[in-house]
Amino acid sequence: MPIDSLYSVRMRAESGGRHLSGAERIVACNAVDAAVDELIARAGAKSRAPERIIVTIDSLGLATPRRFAALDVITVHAADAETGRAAASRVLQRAGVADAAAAAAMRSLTNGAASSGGNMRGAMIMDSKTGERLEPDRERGVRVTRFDWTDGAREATERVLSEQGLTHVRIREALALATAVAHAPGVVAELCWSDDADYTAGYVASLKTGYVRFPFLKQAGDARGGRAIFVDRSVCDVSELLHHLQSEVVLVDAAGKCARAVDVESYFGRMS
Ligand code: WAQ
Ligand code: MG
Repeated sequence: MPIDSLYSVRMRAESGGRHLSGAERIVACNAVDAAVDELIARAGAKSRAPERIIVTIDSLGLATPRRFAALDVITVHAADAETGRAAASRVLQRAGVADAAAAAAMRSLTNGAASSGGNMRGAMIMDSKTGERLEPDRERGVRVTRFDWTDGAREATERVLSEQGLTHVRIREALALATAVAHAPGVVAELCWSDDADYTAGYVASLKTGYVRFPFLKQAGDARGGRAIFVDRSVCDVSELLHHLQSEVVLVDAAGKCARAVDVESYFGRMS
């Protein structure tokens, strides 16, 4: 794609002033129509019908995308949310997040990370040593919006993931976001679980560990979820990180590997 023909296409769906869902694509000019159709279909496919769907289309002008290969993926079969969260905390520590910071993130996501106690539209930014909240708007959070797969990498990734039985579109989308976040300056790791009540899986991602999935990071039926991005402020200050997360264009242009699922013991056994 010539770089002057890229567009950012973003959708967000609301009901009663509350955020229901959002998604983002980066596409060439001639693919904007199809992307809009796809995103609107997605907004309508939610269990609650949105009252308002907002689609934003921005030319990316002469912005040069940063290009990265997708993080490698592994699933760690922790049997329930409690063991999943304990294992996820250990992975965060391996990535360089202090115990206290990992615990603070788990607490916030468990209780509803927004200042009003609900879900945020975007991510928390947390100091990787102390767990201090650093995002400027604690109600909304920081939304990473300018990332996507190249067509070839999307197809290759679908193949690699489906060989391990991973066919849900969420996984592919989360993997692109996690890859973009992991490459932002100063980022140590990310923790995520879904805000959809019937989707219990989540992940820890970092350049050091890759994308480590857990089938259960919360109980089924729990509609609280979110993301925490841990930053080392001795490497990058918050304003520069915010700029990267919100404005830099990232294309994931190659698939990573996807390992066979393992249990908790063999995961940590193999890493030590
Ligand atoms: N930028 C920052 N934060 C976001 C973004 C974004 N573009 N999109 C979502 N969030 C935050 C927001 O707080 C949501 O409430 C929360 O993340 C969860 O979003 O391997 O489905 O779209 O099986 O519900 C992860 C596991 C699934 C996938 C994540 O997230 C797997 C998921 P959701
Ligand atoms: Mg969701």
